[in-house]
Amino acid sequence: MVRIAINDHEMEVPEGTTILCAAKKAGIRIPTLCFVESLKPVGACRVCVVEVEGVRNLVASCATRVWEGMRIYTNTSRVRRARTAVVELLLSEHNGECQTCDRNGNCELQSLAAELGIREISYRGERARKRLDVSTPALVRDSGKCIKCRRCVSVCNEIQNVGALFPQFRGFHTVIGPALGRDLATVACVQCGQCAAICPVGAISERDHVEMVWAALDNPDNFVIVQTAPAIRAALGECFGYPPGTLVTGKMVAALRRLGFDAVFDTNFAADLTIMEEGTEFLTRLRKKFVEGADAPLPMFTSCSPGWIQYMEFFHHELLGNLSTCKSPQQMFGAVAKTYYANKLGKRPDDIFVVSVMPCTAKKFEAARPEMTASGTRDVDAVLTTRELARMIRVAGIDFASLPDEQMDAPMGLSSGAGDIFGHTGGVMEAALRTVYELITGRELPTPDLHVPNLTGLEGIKEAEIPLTQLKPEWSFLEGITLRVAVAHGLANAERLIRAIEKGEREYHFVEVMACPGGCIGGGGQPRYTDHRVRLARIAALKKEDEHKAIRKSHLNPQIQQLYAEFLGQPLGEMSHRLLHTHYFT
Ligand code: HC1
Repeated sequence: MVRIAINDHEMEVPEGTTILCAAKKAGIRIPTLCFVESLKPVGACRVCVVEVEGVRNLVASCATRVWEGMRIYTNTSRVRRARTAVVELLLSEHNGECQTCDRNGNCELQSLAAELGIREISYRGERARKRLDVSTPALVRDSGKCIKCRRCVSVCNEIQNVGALFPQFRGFHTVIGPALGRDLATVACVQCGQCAAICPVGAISERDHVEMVWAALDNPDNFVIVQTAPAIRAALGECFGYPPGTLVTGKMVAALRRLGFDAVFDTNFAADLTIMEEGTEFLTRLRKKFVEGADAPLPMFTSCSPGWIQYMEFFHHELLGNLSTCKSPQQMFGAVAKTYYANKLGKRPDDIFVVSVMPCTAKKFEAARPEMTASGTRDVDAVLTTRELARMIRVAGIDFASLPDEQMDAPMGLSSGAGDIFGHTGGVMEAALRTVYELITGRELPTPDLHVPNLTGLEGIKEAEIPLTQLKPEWSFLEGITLRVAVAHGLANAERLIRAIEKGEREYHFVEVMACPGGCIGGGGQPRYTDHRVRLARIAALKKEDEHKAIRKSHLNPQIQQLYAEFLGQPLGEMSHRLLHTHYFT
């Protein structure tokens, strides 16, 4: 331990602690625009400067570790003057257009200027030039608003291992973006939106689909359906003042009805459908390998996260065959809505407009992929992020807190608990195991309360082993085998796992990968946060949703059983192949 004093308050902290963390422990908030707990400190913004006795210059508290006997002052006039000067300089070159900015009222720079009492900017000079990059279907970048804090660079490199963004040039001319000032669409960006989620200002945000959705709702010829992803219900409440982890499923449904959607359905229903298809595909691969000795790529990787799919397409062609051929639940939903449900309504696919509410910006890109047209037209027409939906609810004047709890519509609104947990890391694997184990043994997965303890939590890579014994006769070829599964979230973790597999250090049958840290609850389109406890709270909310469900296994969802009986036939059948499966580009 190291003895220090902050503002004359004596305390002990572990060796290696930064001044910023020590101050937090002492209940002192030091403002910062570049520091985020889950990323390595870069000391780029200089807002967090403090005075240290015996040190001539002010030091960046996020990047300076304490030493024995250190005396730190966080609130001297020198510190206040320096912070104010830094923020004024940022404001002087920031092309903020605050009144019309997406981040107005929710901008860290704006809040900090208010907190520091900045009423005018003492510096006058050249402003950064507005330069819009709208080259991808998912994201919009405005370099004029960028404050060069480098959070996006860190998340893109450290957490996602993508490296699409980095700083170029120096001083006022520094630009953060793809190499040579190019647009995002020209580099290997997976469009996960983690940069948009972490940006403290309005320099990176999602492509806005709100006007498109209003137009669809206003068109009397459209039948407008909405589906909501598993992770929305655990985070939407944050936009209306509820604490992280508050489940708002019923109010969300009520709000969507009041916005004018003709039917409110659940992506979780399609998550159950995915388990039917993906579980069957997995068992088919095992049969091919163990019985027929045929080439069946294992481990099988899950395929519901579009950022992960793009990552594989960019960086791991050699493993594309290992990806499940299942489309994501979002796209399965769209394809089934425009065929099965359209038939029920007596409508053509073109008469139906499908809107998704997703925690993920890459879902906008996924919906726009040319192969996602199994119904004969675009299967999902518009994708709103959680933040965009919250904006629509506010614009419509809906008082979210006073809404009653309402239920989703039939026949695509019912989900099992397994569908609910798709939204957090480990959830897809757990959902799959609940069904696969029961299909081959006739017994329930023998883990506590149907959870697989090793697969939960925020560990970057998680593993579990499930011994297979006393199997049904048709699955006896798997008797005695121990099923080895793994889960990774965040693409840097996925890369570590891939390397371990390719080197032969690890061997699995089935692997879940979600591009975003924590899974979809940490998606790039979710309400923004910098405290990792938000992720834990959202995960706990989805677990609660699952545990309170009467049906917790996908194969027992009666609406899924009805869909197969009335329309699809059987998992991996001809109709499923046509609507629910896809291929990947090399
Ligand atoms: Fe996800 Fe999925 S869980 S990918 O994380 O498989 O976005 O929530 O909708 O499609 O169901 C996201 C979340 C989401 C799909 C499902």
